[in-house]
Amino acid sequence: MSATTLFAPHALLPEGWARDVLLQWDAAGVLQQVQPGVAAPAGVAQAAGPVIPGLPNLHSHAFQRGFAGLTEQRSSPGQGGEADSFWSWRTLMYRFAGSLTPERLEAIATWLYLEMLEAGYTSVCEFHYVHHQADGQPYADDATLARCLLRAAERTGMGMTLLPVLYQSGGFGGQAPHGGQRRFLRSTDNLLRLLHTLQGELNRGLHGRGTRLGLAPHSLRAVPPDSLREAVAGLTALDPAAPIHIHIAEQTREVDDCLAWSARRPVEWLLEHAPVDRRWCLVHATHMTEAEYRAAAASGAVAGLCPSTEANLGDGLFDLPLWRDAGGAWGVGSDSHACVNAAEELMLLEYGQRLQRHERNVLASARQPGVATAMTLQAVAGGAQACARPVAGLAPGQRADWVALDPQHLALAGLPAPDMLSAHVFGSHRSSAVAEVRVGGVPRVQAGRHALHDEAARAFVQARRELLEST
Ligand code: NGQ
Ligand code: ZN
Repeated sequence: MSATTLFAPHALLPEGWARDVLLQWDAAGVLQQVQPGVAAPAGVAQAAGPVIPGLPNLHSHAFQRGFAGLTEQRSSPGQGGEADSFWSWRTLMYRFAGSLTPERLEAIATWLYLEMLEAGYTSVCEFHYVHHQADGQPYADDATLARCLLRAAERTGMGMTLLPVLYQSGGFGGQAPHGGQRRFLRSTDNLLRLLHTLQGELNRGLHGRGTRLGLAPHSLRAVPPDSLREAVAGLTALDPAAPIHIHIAEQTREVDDCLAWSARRPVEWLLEHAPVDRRWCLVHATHMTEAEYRAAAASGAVAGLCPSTEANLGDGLFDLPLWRDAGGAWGVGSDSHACVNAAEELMLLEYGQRLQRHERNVLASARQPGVATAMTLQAVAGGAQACARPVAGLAPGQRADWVALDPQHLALAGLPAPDMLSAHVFGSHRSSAVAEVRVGGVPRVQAGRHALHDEAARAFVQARRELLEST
């Protein structure tokens, strides 16, 4: 039996569902052959359930998993007082960020990436902005916290695009940052030095197979125009195809502040002042005019949608049908990790559209009437673009990142394969139907569990306890 071959009676290929597919990958974990309609070869491992591509998670702040579920009580007086909001959540979030240590971050990220793998994600884009010690002093090794994230990915087997964040100001127009932000601050040169150091290490084969580096200007609030220009130019000189992710237009207050500062809305300003193209991922982009939707989609940038976080933080709803109509690429991220489940994220995205439009099956496509199938294929394509890694699904040249669903799961048992995916997304998320997960061909989850599950869970609970005690 070859360890680099799989026979899948049902597999979701970029063009749709196929029968009797032979998948073959090389020692580096790259698919060499994906052939439908073949007879099951003797002695080749056979997938028990339908095989779908692993979903890239295009937006993560790993440390935020450490306090998921703990910001859900009203902090303001309520009646007549100011309502809790994104901004009051952010104040709480900064407190937790202030109590991070390298050990705690690594334990939280290790558990998070393991949870992601068990839930059907096989790549993550880590938007990494807590850089320094609690008092704002750099660590002796300036890449200390970045290394914690890289080690967490390598240990769990998660495919990684690390996006060190540029953060310099507390608001539009170069406002001074405040105390809660001091762990995030770097000069542009300093950030570019970090990227050079890490890229040198990646070139020497450190930090896990296929790890990719990019840049994340945090937001137009946090990065003044000159710094944005210099950082993008510096990154491009280092790697012309490296990904660039930015939070944009998530809250209406950001739009209002941007208008007051520049007489432009955030997306409008970005498109006028930055070389936005396929390298870019516009995270959230919730509040756009129709003209912004069309111009941003035409730029080739990916929309980074984070349905569970956007609901949790009260951001608003992205108009995905309009974006798709304009030819826009999109993918999903779990962002603050209120939810860590690829299928549930897709479900929430579709449900938001249903609630808004009073329609059903909104995100199906002309080619794929099945909503779960259409969304999976699009989120894999857009997610891969945002990762800037070859993770665009089950096709030659892409990494062998796939998920086999459990055909015995009660929500799935006895159904045709495409309906199994539909039941996985819309009918089973409270108990996952993910049976097996491979990343670069390497088995990471078997019978629904990662090999490090118990050990990583214990370390996470300990780290969370310490985090709460010192916050
Ligand atoms: C973050 N998170 O950086 O973690 C942000 C909040 C901000 C989200 N936008 C902070 N969901 O945007 O200033
Ligand atoms: Zn974010």
